[in-house]
Amino acid sequence: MSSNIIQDTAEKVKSMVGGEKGRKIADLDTVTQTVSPKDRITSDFGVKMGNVDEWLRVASNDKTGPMLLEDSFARERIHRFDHERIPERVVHARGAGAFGTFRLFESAEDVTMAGVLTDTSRETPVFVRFSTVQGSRGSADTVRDVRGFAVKFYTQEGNWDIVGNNIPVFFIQDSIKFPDIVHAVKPEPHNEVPQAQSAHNNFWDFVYMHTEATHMFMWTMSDRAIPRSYRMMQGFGVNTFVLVNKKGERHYVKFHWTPELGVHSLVWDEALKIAGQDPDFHRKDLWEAIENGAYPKWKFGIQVIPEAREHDFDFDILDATKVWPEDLIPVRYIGEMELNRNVDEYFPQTEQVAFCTSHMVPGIAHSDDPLLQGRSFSYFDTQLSRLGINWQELPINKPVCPVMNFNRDGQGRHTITKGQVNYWPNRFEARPPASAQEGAYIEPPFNVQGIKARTKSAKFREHYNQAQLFFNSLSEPEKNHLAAAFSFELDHCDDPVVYERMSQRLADIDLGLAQTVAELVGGPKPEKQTRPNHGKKASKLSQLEFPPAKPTIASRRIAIIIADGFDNTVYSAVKAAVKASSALPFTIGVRRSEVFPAGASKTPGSGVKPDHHLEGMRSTMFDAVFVPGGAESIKTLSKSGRALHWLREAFGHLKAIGGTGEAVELFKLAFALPEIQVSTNDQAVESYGVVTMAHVSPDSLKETVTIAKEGAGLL
Ligand code: HDD
Repeated sequence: MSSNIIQDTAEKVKSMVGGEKGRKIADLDTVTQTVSPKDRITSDFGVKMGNVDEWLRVASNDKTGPMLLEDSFARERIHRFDHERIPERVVHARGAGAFGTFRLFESAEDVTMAGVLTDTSRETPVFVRFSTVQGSRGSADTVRDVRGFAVKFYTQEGNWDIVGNNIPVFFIQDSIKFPDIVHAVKPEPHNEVPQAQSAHNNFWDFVYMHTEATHMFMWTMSDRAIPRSYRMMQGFGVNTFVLVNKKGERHYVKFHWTPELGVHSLVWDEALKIAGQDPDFHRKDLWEAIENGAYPKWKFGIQVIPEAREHDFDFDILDATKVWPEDLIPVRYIGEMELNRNVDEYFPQTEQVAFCTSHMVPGIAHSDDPLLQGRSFSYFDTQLSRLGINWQELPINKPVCPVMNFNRDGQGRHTITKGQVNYWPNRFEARPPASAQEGAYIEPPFNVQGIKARTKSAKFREHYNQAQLFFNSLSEPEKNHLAAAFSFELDHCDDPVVYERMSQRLADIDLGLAQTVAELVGGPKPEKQTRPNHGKKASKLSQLEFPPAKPTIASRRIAIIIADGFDNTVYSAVKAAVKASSALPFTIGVRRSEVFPAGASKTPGSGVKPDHHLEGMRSTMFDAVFVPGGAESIKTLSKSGRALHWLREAFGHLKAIGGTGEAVELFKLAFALPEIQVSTNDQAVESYGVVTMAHVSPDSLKETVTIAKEGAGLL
């Protein structure tokens, strides 16, 4: 009891193996077992089992008699199996997680005393879980939805969680409304339909009734809600937090994650198809990238407003349905996160990880954001029904610094604490709780005044300005996608009250948008803008303003289509070039068994064994398509409906497409668009994202390879 906890912390932290960044992994290693197929199977109580295939029963060669309850081995297996499932998360049930490292390149000590945000020599281990919100654990990845972006920092001062999303605002302002919005967006109660979609009456009825949701539904109808990859989306803390520095000064803060690969989305038709073709698309994408060493990275930024400036804006900075426009409050990028290790087992790590907005370390604090305060109750509470009272002890949730307190017992407790007392103060020289100087979490004094009432500041009542700001700031294609998304969603609502009212509501934002949608979904076409558009725009709302840090095709999936008689020189050169750029080439053949190049003897072993065949994988799984020439190969592909569909679909989804030699003819046939220019010689021509080269000479081969490497410059 008399041990000095502060000193203990420092010593334990120093002595952890694996260095700073390996600290959490080293900690997990203490509970990780590697099971070898050579190990003998035992019961849970360690006894080797002699037979794991047959239940003990009364039987003979000619008679199979009743089974015996006495077989505790068999009962143990069934008993364990019966209880494998735990309740899935009530929201964000489907997710994928990975480990990584957070590094700080600029100290934020002017605004906070948090070690993780001030000590540039540290590498803080993190665990990140990405998720969809609406669907259940087995739903598809590419549905139209908000994505969760939850980060757990295992800092030397304890765990800090930023439980964020890929969209910077939220549907509601007050956490008391959370059960309603979640009930409304989840499958309807009478028939549990639809799964993982907001395209139904109840959701659109809810957001119509809650004008505060207007800004958020503009974001969820935008391309942000159908990301290409978890690795290509921004993350936001969404809520307003407080940073406190050593002088005790408070600053309001919003947290940002900006991906190195840029922000990219699928197109809706792709998203719909992938949901059926590969429901695990995002999960696999993250896994594959990490396994291939293409570690995803995000810059970490803060937007900071000094406490004294809280009321200087025309919106309330504590309102989670509002962004802090970056033109007003620039993002200061101070750190970087890299994800570099996949989980060893999904359930104990990704499923059992428990994030809580109230997990904060000294220097980071709650603001009076009414959504945040309710959240901080909810996250703690929900872990009880998911994981039980001792959820903090689960290896993935345990901090890397020592834990010492008198919380005891409860179901599933497995820490064994030695000592005679379990209360404080006590007769054994118990030290008092630490002071701020010793690293304690002390709430900075804060003057609170007001009347006790169920109300919020007047600025919370304005719900449209930023919805218009967002719409005005989008590019034309993004606006078109938005209109298409509303039209899809409202078409799925069969109660006229819902789609008619919503058609009207859109006229509060933009008349053109409202008219396009109303016409398509059969709502009354609004004649005039019901709320004048202020005409303002802001930067960094359109995702086109987040290109990759540097152009790259690293980790992108490139399909190379071949049939017998393909041009092997081009095929091999392009494949090698794609690999050299750290992208992933996939050979797609007319069949998966060997395909032979032009002039080959067709003896087994002389051809190429494709990774997939045209029916097994569709164009939706790839970022770009390349077709090498070869007269016989192109003849076969030209006659294949599936091959033509592949190319047309890739073209329709705006993929980069390239081809050489006879492939030019295949493209003319597939795209049949007179506007598309194609090459007629050994010069590369790019038109509508299709790059062609009709003749390949040794010199031009080099150019083909460059084009292949740059993914036609379109990725
Ligand atoms: Fe929440 C999970 C993000 C509002 C209550 N939320 C959850 C997760 C994320 C978010 C990323 C998944 C964490 C994981 O991977 O385990 N939630 C948000 C954001 C919000 C938000 C960005 C708005 C700023 N949430 C919110 C409110 C409440 C909740 C207002 C309740 C008052 N959220 C929960 C929850 C969940 C959850 C029910 C389900 C599983 C869990 O917490 O651990 O407690």
